[in-house]
Amino acid sequence: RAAAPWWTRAVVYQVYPRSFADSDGDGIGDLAGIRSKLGYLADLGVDVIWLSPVYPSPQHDNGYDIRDYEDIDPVFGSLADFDELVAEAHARGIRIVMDLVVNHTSDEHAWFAESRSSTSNPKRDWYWWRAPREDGSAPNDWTSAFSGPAWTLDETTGEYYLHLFAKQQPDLNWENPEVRQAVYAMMRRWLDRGVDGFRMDVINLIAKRTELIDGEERGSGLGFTMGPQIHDFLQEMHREVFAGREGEYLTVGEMPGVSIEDAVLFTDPARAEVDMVFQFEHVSLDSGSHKFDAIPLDFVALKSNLARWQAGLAERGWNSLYLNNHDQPRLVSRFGNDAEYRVESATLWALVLHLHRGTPYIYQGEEIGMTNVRFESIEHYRDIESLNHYREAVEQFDQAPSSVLAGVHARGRDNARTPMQWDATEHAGFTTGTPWIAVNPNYPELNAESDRASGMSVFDFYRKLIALRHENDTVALGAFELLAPSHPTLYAFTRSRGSEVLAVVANVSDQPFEGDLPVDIAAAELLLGNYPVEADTPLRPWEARLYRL
Ligand code: TEU
Repeated sequence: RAAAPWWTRAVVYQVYPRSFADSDGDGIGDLAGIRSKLGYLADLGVDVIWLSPVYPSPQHDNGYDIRDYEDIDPVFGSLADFDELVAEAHARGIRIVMDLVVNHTSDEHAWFAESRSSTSNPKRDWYWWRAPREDGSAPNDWTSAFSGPAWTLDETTGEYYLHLFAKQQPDLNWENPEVRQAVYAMMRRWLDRGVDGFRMDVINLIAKRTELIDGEERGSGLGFTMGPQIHDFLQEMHREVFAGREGEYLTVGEMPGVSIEDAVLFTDPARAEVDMVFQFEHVSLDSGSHKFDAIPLDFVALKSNLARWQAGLAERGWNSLYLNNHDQPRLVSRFGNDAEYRVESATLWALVLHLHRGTPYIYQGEEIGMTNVRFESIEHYRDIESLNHYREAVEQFDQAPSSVLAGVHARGRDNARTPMQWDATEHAGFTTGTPWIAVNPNYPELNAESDRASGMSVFDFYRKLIALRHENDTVALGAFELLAPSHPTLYAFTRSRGSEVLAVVANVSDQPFEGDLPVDIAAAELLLGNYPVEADTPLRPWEARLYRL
């Protein structure tokens, strides 16, 4: 077997702890809940669990606003619960990757409390403080990802602080070496505790374009923040945290706005930065002027985008593969047909994604084909991004509430955050209490128990895909080639390694496929298909097949 890193054959499962399984009836998922589902995850066969943040937090952004990096939020359990989860996961051969959120802290973090207390506090420079401009306005006109300006005036000292996300999420100043060393020390403590790596939240944003903060030239948004010093920061982090532990852990950097050229630099093993990145291009193609402005997906553009990432990272670097996560709508609702062909389209996209080259990420509930939710009123939503956007659009920009709500239905992050649907009992078996956000009303029919009992189980299909990646080097490492790139409904490609050639053909349509396939399947061996009964006939609606040619 080729000497490729272990994570090239691995599949990662993302747990959003708040919405996964509640053990104590407070309506919020917790670590003991996750522990009770390790058997389920072991059956699925995943290699790694990525835990969204479980650190103490005021939960304005569901834990992406961290008050204390060294502990576990009581809502999720204790450090002892965490140690038990890690030990039991390891006993089952499953690794645990933590979320690392160090672009910003919570405004309730002790560092920020000190920093804001006076202009001469030793931690003043740990965050981005700037005096108002002459007219009292913010230092520049950057806007935050969660609506409104990226600067908030703090009364204590009369200066503004920078926050690229909510005002409760002040940005750390990575130019300050003390900040960097504090973060590295914290990371080492978690590794010493037994965790197997980090998913690094918006890690490319830690490097600011400082000349834009202080200069006349201004612009809005996150795009202006990836400063060139990012590579130095990540290389330094690698030296300080991971040196001597090579091969044991996994690092994935979440990087909004990252290009293929950047990604090659970030993930080239010789540069020792991160193992892989989460890019955003393929999940931005169906947005218009902003993220809530949902426009129809150009399927040919999606194929060509993913194919460009495959080619771009073929020689150096490595891809991560995802179609949804806790920030994105459910893949079956976005890319498939979540009504008539829910199971077929969920499994089609699973086959297509998992047969790309890279490390696949499964977001909780994806493995049973969970769908978006459409709550009737904004009252039912909890996500700070959706709520801020709704308020701004309706109150400031006078948009019709129904059209803003339509955007939230299509793109809101709560689509992914309704509780995991385990069974048909009340609240889908997620909690015995009142869930913090309502369960998707489709849970009586759509849940893990009914899925696994059905003859067309999405879970079972994912299980086969994961097993295939473990067994087959061509699936893990083979070269990718897109076929029929401009076909409007066919997703077809090959993966080749040595003498083995695998081919995927997938009919991304409610109609049967008409015409010729770009590969000769007459003598090919069918390895996996998403319809229960085989046929060498044309592809049926949302049918996907994997052949060995
Ligand atoms: O997300 C960063 C990010 O750029 C987006 O996906 C973001 O969620 C938003 O939708 C932009 O429109 C990361 C986390 O994944 C997200 O949950 C956090 O809210 C955010 O960073 C801040 O920590």
